[in-house]
Amino acid sequence: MANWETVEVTTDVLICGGGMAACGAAVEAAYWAKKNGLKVALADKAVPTRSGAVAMGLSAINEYIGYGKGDNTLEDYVRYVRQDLMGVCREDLVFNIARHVDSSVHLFEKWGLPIWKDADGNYVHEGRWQVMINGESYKVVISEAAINAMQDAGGEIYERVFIVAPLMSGGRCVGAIGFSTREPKIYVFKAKAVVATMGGAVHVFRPRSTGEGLGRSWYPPFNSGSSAFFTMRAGAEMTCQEVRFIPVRFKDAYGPVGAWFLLFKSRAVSAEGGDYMVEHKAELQNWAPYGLAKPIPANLRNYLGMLDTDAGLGPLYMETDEAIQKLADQYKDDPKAFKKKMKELESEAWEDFLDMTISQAILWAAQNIAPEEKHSEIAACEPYFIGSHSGASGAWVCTPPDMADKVPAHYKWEYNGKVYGNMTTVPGLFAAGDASGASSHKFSSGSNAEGRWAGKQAVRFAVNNPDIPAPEGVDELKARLMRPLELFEQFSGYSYDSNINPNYIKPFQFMFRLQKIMDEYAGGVSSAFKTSKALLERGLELLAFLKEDSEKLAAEDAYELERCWENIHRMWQAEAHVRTILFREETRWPGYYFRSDTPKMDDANWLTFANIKWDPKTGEWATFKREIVKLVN
Ligand code: SFD
Ligand code: AMP
Repeated sequence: MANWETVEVTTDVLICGGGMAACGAAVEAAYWAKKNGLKVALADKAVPTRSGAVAMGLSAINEYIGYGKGDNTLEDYVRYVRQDLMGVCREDLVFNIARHVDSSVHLFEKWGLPIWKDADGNYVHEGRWQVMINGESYKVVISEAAINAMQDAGGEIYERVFIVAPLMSGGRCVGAIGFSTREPKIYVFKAKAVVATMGGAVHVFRPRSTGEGLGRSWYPPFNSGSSAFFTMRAGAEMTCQEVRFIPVRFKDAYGPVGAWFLLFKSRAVSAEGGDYMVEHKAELQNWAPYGLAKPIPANLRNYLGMLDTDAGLGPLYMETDEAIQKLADQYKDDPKAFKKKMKELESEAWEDFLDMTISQAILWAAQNIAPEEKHSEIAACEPYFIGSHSGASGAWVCTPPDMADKVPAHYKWEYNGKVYGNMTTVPGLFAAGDASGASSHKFSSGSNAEGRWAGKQAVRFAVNNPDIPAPEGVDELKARLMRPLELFEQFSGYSYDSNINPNYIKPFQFMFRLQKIMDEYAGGVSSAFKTSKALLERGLELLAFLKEDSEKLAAEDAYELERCWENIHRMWQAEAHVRTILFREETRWPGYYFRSDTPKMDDANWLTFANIKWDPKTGEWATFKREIVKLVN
């Protein structure tokens, strides 16, 4: 084996990841660990101050209930999420996040995050649930609190350590194995409880931005399916693996649209000027009751736009100029006030992107687009796996202990006689944020709140289960982890171009093949998001060959070793996705994907969770239904 040092870390609670959920987990776990004389460690493949989806900042907090002021009830939020996900959600989990989310937002403000206020000192809302922020440094503020809490409790933060896989003992998760992306070091973390918070998955599907644009995406390309891989490999039951998210975004630089639709009240139109939400309204009848209630689910909004694109009526445009003019129009009789309002709207329009998707502001500048003068193209992106936004994929997790008597048996389970909230079906392994499923619309704030919750539950688990059984197969895992480096060392002399070699495959080539399979067989951009049983079955055959070839991934250095493992993680996310779409014989989320052989929604058979599990003992997959139980009227 290449000459890498092994660093062994023994801790009580291990947090994998350093994003919004992980930072929440760190704050809470550190607090409770200190009280109980325990230790917490956190490992992030990057650096928490600027890692994950919020690395560039955000311009709004998308989940805020306003519960204290009586603006909304927790049940209102559950109804909103259920409606947006076409009826498929774990209401207990959404409720639990909702009851904690406002306190996360209030903490953010206390820690220094500027939240917009109106003249009366109330938060400025973008929409019913969304509040506006000056969020360029959002992640810096949130991670600083986590770092301080960890320092105060004597915890340890490992930066630039890539987590590869779980360590297991008799079916319980007892740690994780990873490696440094900067130094020749393998990390073996042993822990009583582990929190998986490694974000969602991007670049599983071929992105729209290829060639010179490669690396551009709406969700960060460095979130590569590690949460899904980690939980699946541990043997955890997974849910909603078919529910990918396809956001409509400003085309090519992926600027989010929420502020335009909700704050600026903009319309989106086809090249002929027709508002697809109006022109295709009748289509919504086919997706009742969800199509007929407000807000119209994100996938159906996508779908109505896609009807125009498919009819050759593209490009689609966001009418930014019209929206800004309309908002300023109320001042039209006072030229000075009008000018001032226009300036204010113009700066808000730019700040929306400068706070969150800087590349969109750059693209506007590069294409001479002044949003108050000219509309901008929008388009549906490639699919992402993100349980925290409007997708729902992730691990199936346990209900909160105080709700255990209100939920059905399959929403809860015990370990040594106790229920642990947000624990996966694998004892000792917790999940939050993008890593936990069926509890969509948590966004940045809800992910943090759920992370806090999972962190606290993980400490509870560590207190009640003070042993750390010896992990199985560590030497084997170490050898597997390093194999790409060894393959390269062994064979690189065979050809004079290190990227072309019959004995191995480089991570980029591997990723392109994965993306091609997913794009063409599982309903990616080039297939207009359409797939079918026959396509999916053929896709699975090709994925099996890819899986064989994953044994031949080769890495020139630590950087490429990281790329190899990221792509193995993506491949597992891909397989779970294909298998679950195949299992669900209906089309429930048109606008996210279409099963062309079962093109209608079938509530009688499929208003249910489609869950999947990989068995670590046999290597077999199982797909099965889990009943959805309505807890809120
Ligand atoms: O406008 C490993 N999101 C929005 N949320 C909002 O509240 N408001 C918005 O305005 C939002 N919008 C938005 C959003 C995201 C992006 C990219 C844009 C716009 C451009 C969504 C939230 O950001 C998202 O819901 C949360 O961040 C999810 O939190 P979490 O913790 O589940 O994921 P993360 O923050 O990405 O963190 C992941 C961490 O894992 C690390 N990691 N570490 C070790 N080993 C491995 N193998 C790892 N793999 C990953 C990462 O480094 C990171 O630290 S809008 O579009 O709606
Ligand atoms: P986005 O920028 O598209 O991620 O949206 C940010 C927030 O606004 C999310 O909570 C979306 O669900 C919501 N949103 C965006 N567009 C609309 C719309 N047209 N109608 C209702 N909600 C929307």
